[in-house]
Amino acid sequence: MRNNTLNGLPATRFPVLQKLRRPIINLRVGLVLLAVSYLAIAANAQLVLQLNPAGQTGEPGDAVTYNATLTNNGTTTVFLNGIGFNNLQNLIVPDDSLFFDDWPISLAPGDSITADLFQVALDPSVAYGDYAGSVTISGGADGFASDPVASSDFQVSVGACTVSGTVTLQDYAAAAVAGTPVTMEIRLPGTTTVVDSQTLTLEAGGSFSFTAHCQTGTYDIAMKASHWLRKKVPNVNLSTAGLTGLTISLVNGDINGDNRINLADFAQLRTAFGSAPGGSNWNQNADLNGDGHVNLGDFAILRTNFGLIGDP
Ligand SMILES: [Ca+2]
Ligand SMILES: [Ca+2]
Repeated sequence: MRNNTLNGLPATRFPVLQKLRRPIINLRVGLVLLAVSYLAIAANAQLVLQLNPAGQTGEPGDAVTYNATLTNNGTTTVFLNGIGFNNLQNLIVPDDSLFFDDWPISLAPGDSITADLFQVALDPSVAYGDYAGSVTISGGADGFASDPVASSDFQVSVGACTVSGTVTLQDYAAAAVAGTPVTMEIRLPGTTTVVDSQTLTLEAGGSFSFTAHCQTGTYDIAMKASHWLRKKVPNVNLSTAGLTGLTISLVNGDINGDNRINLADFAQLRTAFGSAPGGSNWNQNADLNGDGHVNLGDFAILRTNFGLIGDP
């Protein structure tokens, strides 16, 4: 594919033109264009571009630098004439000056270069989350070519905080814990303002691990599972270094999921009483202890916790 933006060169090339490092092709010279196209196609796939690494983390306002290794596995020299970016999401601005300032004009057969290739500037207002893009180096058989010769996808995870720990599902069969979904919220401390919300799936024993997105700082972490009340762990310090050993214990009995244990839950238990999976009145959330039956064992849990209300 040929970029016809201006004389066959992408807009990112303009600053370097003043340095006369890489001359402009004149598209009106048809024969030259044909020859360059043929040679550029022949040069494609010679180059292997690897980012070191392709996935990085950053905080809003950071500039993230991508180092890269480019190797010429072919038998001809490939000229490196330009760099471009695709699929970038809003608020992330690539800086290609590293390529134009530091990278060689061409790469001979068997040669390899490792150097910083480009930077991604994260706007101070960028939302926490994962962003992805791709970078493409253009060039070809000579200093006039502008065909894609190497490309790679890259990612940046903004505000990554890895959290692990254990959720105790009170009054629940140990064998039924694995696979239970838990809704997790990271909140500004002392508020219900949610910074990040995710659904975790518990492993055996209630252990969990997830990567959240939040700026380094102090937060409340709140968790709720289907028929357990919400519980908040206040003032948790999160950072890109991660947090391990978070423990949280959830009170059982909220059959209808409204974060309180009262007569409405009792009504649902009564409706499902005596049922088992497949039964017409089976309600999995009424099987509080997870033994596959709704019976007196579940009623005992409801009675013990009756009147309790979860954290907001
Ligand atoms: Ca309830
Ligand atoms: Ca039961």
